[in-house]
Amino acid sequence: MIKTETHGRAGLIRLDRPEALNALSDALMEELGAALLGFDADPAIGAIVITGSERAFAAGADIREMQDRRFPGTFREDFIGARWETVLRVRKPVIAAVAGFALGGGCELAMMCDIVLAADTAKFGQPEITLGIIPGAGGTQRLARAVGKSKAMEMVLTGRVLSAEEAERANLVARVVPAAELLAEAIKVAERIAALSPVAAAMAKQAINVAFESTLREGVRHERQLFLSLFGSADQREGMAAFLDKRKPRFGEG
Ligand code: DAK
Repeated sequence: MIKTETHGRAGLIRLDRPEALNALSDALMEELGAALLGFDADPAIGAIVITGSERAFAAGADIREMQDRRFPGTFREDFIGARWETVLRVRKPVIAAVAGFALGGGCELAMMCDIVLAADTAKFGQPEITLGIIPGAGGTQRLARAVGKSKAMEMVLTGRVLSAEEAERANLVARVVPAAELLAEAIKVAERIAALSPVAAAMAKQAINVAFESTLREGVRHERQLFLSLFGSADQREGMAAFLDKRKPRFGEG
C-alpha cells in the first residue's frame, strides 16, 4: 500500500492502493505514518515527497471502512485522528505531489503537507457533504485559511471539485506543472531543500506553521527567537562564510 524510495537526500513515499484510488484506510494511514517517521528520523534524508498515482493522489478516507462506524465508538477510539495527524509531527519539509483526485481526506492530507505541487490533471475537493458528513481532518479549517471563506463554503457545502488551475488561482497549491513532469519536479524541490541547512529548514517550517496558530505579534516573537537561535548553528557560520568566500556552502553540521 505504501512504497518508499530515496532520490539523493529526498525521501519519496508513494500511496499505492490502485484498486480503491488510494482510499486512505486505517492500515494505509498506519503505513504512511511509519514511513514518514522513518524518513524524519533518517539523517540522510532532508525532505520528503508524498505522491499517489496518475489517476489519484487519494480519493478520500475509505468509505467502505467508515460506513459501519458509530458514535461514541468513533470518539472513544479517536477514529482516524490518531493516525491522520502523523504528518503534522514531521519536522522535515513534506511536499505533496498531486495528480488526479485529491478528494476528502486526500485533499486534507495534501493540505497538511508543507508544499502542494499539482499536476495539470489534479482535482481537489471536499465531497463529504454528499455522503452525509463533513470534513473531519482539517478540511473546513485549513481550506478556509488557504482559499478564503466563500470558496471554502462553496466547496464544502456543494462538494464542487476544483481543477488544478482553479486550485492554483485559489492559493491551494504552490504551482501547477505538466503531469509528466510532476514527480521529477517534486523531487527536484525536495532535493533543493535537502541541500540547505536542515536545522534552518526545520525552523523555517515551524515558523510558518505558527502563523496559522497564533496572533501576528506572537508569531513574530516566535520567528525572532528561532532566527536568533540560528546564530548558534554551524550552518549559519558556514552559509555566511561561503557567501563571502564565493564558494558553495556545505551544510549539515547543525
Ligand atoms: N473509499 C473507498 N473506495 C473508494 C473510494 C473511497 N473514498 N473512492 C473510490 N473508491 C473505489 C470505488 O469504490 C471503486 O471500487 P470498485 O467498485 O472498483 O470495487 C474504485 O475505487 C474505483 O472508483 P470508481 O469506479 O468510483 O472510479 P471513477 O473514476 O468512476 O470515480 C471518483 C472516481 C474519485 C470520482 C469516485 O470514486 C468517488 O467519488 N470517490 C469517493 C470520493 C469521496 O467521496 N471522498 C470523500 C470520502 S470521505 C477524519 C479524517 C478524514 C476523513 C474523515 C475524518 N478524521 C481525522 C476524524 C475523511 C473523510 C473522507 O474522505
